[in-house]
Order: sequence, then C-alpha cells, then structure tokens
Amino acid sequence: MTTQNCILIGAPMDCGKRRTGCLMGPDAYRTADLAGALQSLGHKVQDRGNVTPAPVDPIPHDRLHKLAETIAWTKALADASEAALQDGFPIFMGGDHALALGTVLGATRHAAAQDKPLFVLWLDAHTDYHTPQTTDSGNLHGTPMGYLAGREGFDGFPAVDHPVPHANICMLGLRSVDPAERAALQDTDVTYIDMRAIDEHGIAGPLNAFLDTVRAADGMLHVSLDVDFLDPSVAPAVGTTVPGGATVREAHLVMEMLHDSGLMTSLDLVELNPFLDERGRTAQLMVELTASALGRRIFDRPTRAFS
Ligand code: Z70
Ligand code: MN
Ligand code: MN
Ligand code: MN
Repeated sequence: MTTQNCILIGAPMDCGKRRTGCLMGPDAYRTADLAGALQSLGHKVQDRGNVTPAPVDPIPHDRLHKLAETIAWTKALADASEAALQDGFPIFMGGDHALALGTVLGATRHAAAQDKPLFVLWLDAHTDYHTPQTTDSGNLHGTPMGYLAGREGFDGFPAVDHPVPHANICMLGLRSVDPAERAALQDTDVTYIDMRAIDEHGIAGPLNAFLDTVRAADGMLHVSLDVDFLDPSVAPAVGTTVPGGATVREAHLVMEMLHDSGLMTSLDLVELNPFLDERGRTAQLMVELTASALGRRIFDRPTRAFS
C-alpha cells in the first residue's frame, strides 16, 4: 500500500450502554502501541488526542440511556471525523459503538463534499439497526446503523443529510439480531453476511463481492470493527460477548483483504472494555488486526499455488 497519513483519534465514549469501561479504550490502544505498529509499516502517524464533547445538561428519559451525552458526542465526533478525512486516514480509538453515530456522520459529509458514494462495512455480532423507538435496552450503541441509514426518530440528533443507502451497507459477523431489527432489515437491500453464511461460504467470497461493488462505484469505505465481531475466547474484553464469533484467522483475512483492496478510507475500533481484558490480549489483538488492515502481511509474495 501507499504510505498513509494515519490520524489516531481517541473517542472515550462510554454512554452508549450501561456497563462502563470503554472510556479506557484509547489509553489501552496507546499502551499497546498502535502508533508504533503503524509506523513500523512505513506509515506516518499523528495522534490527535481525545475528542471532548461539549458539556450538557442531562435529558431525563424513561427509556433512553444518556441521550444528551450521546447527542453531544455525535456532534463532536462528526466534526472531528470530517476534518480528519480531509487530512488522511482516520482511526477512531473507542469508546463504545455509539461513537459511529458521529464518525460515520462525518464521513457522510466528507463523501458528499467529494461527490463520492459512501459505503459502510459493519464488523459486528449485532446489526445496531435500532431507532430510539425500537430499542428495548435503551442503549444507543444499538442504533448507529439505523441513524446512518436515515431511519426516523432520532430527535435531537444532527440531521443526516446524506444517509448511507442500504445497498451500500454490508454487515459481517452477525449472530445476535433483535426481532425489531430483523423485521426492519428484512425489506432493505442491506448485504448481511451472518455466521451461517460464513460457515457455508467462508468469509472471503462474500466480502469480495461487496468490495467489488465499492470499487465499481468508486466509493469511499468506512469500516467499523466491534470487538464482539471476534469470538469471546480470543477477545474477552467486551461487555456483550456472543459465542460463535470470528476466529483470529478469519478476522486477519478480512483485514488483509481490506488492505489489498485499497478501498478503506476510515476505521473505527469500538467496544474494547479494558476493565474486562486479560493481560491486554484483546487490545493487543485489535492492534494486530489494525496492522493487517494497514499492510502487515506474513510474506510479501503470495504462496505458490498448490494444484
Ligand atoms: C442489542 C441492543 C449491541 C453492541 C450490543 C445489543 C446491541 N441489540 N451493540 N453490543 N455493539 O441492546 O439494542
Ligand atoms: Mn456494535
Ligand atoms: Mn450537503
Ligand atoms: Mn456488537
């Protein structure tokens, strides 16, 4: 890959769900030396520090958890994202998945200004396709895909002037989908590659088909990597563990394919809860996956064909 101007942005957002700890994520990535891993691949790396949202008066709500805080983060992160995309390749060190409300909103603005279509690859056990009305948990980290696709009901949030078309969204790794999300997604042309599809077809074929559509449209590609995409046996540091996740090898393959495609333009690392980690292993794995996405490979030339 060409040398990237990697821009690390800390997003210690912890209000998207009730269990706290994701606010320590950016420090864990810095401790695991994400910057050094990218520099060793020849990239320029700039750490812009952490985003700080504007102070808010809490909005009491009978169902939604920390609505005002989430809105303030969304605004601040959208601005940081849009600005960073003008300067290089942003990597958002979360923070819970509600941060994608803002990071992807910024990407929709940047892509619109460039007159390019935006695509989103959602690597997650969950679809995160709720609206504030459909969520049972009241946890807004379960809503960013709904918001970004232009679903109604996000009162108080910034307007999504350029929603991501459903056909431009690929969700990979799904194995925990709430009934309301399932019903709403059923009639869209979102590409979903659930664990059954991965078991039947492998991960490479379906992902390549999506990347082909991004390439054909000359699109920008935002990738949002939730720790719970991975199997909890290899990535325990997450509040919502769901068995049956991606293996280390599947996850590296996805990242290597993203690198080789040359299509990825921004990346979220979300839901790492260092309080739940075992000797930093999840943070370390996330750093290694990011390195694969930025060009680390086992050998520089492909293995000779066996047939
Ligand atoms: C569930 C909800 C969720 C992430 C859990 C879970 C959502 N659908 N998202 N972990 N990243 O509460 O809405
Ligand atoms: Mn998620
Ligand atoms: Mn516009
Ligand atoms: Mn998830």
